[in-house]
Amino acid sequence: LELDKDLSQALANNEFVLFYQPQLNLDTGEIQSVEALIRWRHPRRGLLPPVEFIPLAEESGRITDIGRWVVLAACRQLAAWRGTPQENLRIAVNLSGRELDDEDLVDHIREALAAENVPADRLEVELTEEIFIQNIEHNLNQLSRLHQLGVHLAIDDFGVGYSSLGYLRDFPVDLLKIDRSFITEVTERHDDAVITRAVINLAHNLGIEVVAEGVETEEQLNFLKSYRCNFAQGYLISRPIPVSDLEKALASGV
Ligand code: G
Ligand code: G
Ligand code: NA
Ligand code: MN
Repeated sequence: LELDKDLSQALANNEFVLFYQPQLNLDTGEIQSVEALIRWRHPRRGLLPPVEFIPLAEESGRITDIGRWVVLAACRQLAAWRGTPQENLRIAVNLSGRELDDEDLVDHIREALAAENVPADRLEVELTEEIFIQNIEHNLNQLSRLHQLGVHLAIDDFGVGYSSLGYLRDFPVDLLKIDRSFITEVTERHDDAVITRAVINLAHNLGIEVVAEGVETEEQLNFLKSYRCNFAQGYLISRPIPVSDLEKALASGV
């Protein structure tokens, strides 16, 4: 497969780049975290989104090395922001279940943080509910170790997986990200509003904070504020953007 062959060279050729999508703190009105979303600057096909190569990388196992690059790049960025207006930002990186299989993942994250002298609580890891369905004991062990380091754990796309709620009891979860599909019509549909409010309350009663994904309108933002959702992420605030654009946007007070 041609793309797979290209993928084998992409790391060595330094073709990956992280874009960042800000998360707005609804209490303070400040950008407190950014989600890192990988892009591939393909030499012939242009800028490729993750859907076009992450599944391929998961199949071939290259995802492990890509994930290591992502963590290191995020730590380097956090270090580069030291002493700048961005110095309090947290970066959330996405990890797939396949990446959690790697026994050395936690050691690698610890080493990357240490190498860049970045406190662990500046890094957040986003995982989807798939990790609560298979290899549960292994995944619990990995995430407990990661949490002990001080890395924050977020459940991505919450509410659309097939897992039980029991894992919220067993796993060290700091943050739930309500899937975009509940937010899109949250101000028009009673059922989406009920589900969103229930998730916020469930999370808060467990001491977990909540991010709403896919926020595109002021009405949605106001709804989320009124139900005490902690953070909002979506095109209303910003699309995923290159780091230079992020720094400019923050400097001009987004
Ligand atoms: O940026 P975009 O909206 O196209 O992202 C689509 C999906 O790609 C998201 O579900 C996100 O979790 C995934 N993704 C983005 N960056 C990474 C990454 O660095 N590693 C992994 N494993 N998934 C990523
Ligand atoms: O799976 P994950 O939630 O990590 O993927 C985020 C994806 O959703 C990215 O591809 C990103 O570009 C996209 N996205 C982020 N914010 C919005 C939004 O407000 N509206 C829509 N339609 N897509 C969004
Ligand atoms: Na994500
Ligand atoms: Mn998501």
